[in-house]
Amino acid sequence: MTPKVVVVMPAYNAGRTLRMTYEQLPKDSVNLVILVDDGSTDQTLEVARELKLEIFVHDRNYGYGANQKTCYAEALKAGADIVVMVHPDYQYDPTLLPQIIEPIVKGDADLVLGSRLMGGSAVRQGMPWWKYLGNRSLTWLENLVFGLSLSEFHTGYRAFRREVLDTVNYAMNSDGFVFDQQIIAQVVAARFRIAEIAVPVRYFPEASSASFVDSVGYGLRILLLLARFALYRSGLYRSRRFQSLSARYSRLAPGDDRPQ
Ligand SMILES: Nc1nc2c(ncn2[C@@H]2O[C@H](COP(=O)(O)OP(=O)(O)OP(=O)(O)O)[C@@H](O)[C@H]2O)c(=O)[nH]1
Ligand SMILES: [Mg+2]
Repeated sequence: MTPKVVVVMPAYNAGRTLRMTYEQLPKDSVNLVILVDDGSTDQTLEVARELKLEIFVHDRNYGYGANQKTCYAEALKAGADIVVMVHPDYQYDPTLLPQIIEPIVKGDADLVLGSRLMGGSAVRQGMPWWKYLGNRSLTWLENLVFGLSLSEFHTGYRAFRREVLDTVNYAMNSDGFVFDQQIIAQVVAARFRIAEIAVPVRYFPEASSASFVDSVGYGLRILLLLARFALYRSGLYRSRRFQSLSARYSRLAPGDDRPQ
């Protein structure tokens, strides 16, 4: 049976980029497009209505993490088998959607990340050098703590198998940018399989991008998250964040293998 693929778009003032992002989505690979508006003050909602997307509106701006929580909850309610996050600011290439879900369709992965650092040209594509250095150093540290060897953890282009979102306790995560790393730590704690593909990235004036100050705060919160994860893995620290919601995985203590 072909899986139901739901695209979720976390939107905040994405009015100038939403249409071209949506138009480049390969419609024959997508069953539904959900947009969650996080209190935009521009024409994001008007454009979303013109495109007849499935729209959910936050009464004010809560943040990127809060936006994703609504995205995933509504995608699961809509019966998604695969959920793909595509930022509506056109920084990621929507035409690559079939490639990013393929490892899940083939049963080889549970989470797929679209890596901007796999191809090695992110700075040439416009990623600020300080963001590149921060990304590389945090990625190195995260590989160390998680016991992985991924090329990047900070991408916004991600595909989830439904079971992952049913299992990890993402609702208790931050409303801010660090949500992106907290959910990866939860995926690692539940021993789901992570794969990655190379994707290009675009930086241009209309695109939204985390500021230097936001990025420093993001970096410091990741260090705290990694410290807690390492303590949890060593059994010295109990944390509801890393415990799985579904009984199938919740009995997993650090070091346990996934149930067959
Ligand atoms: N900045 C920001 N984005 C939000 C918020 N709520 C939802 N979003 C959306 O979240 C997505 C990611 O935010 P961006 O500001 O683009 O950050 P980013 O591109 O991941 O940052 P870099 O990867 O560091 O360039 C965008 O699609 C925004 O529209 C919010 O409160 N602030
Ligand atoms: Mg962006």
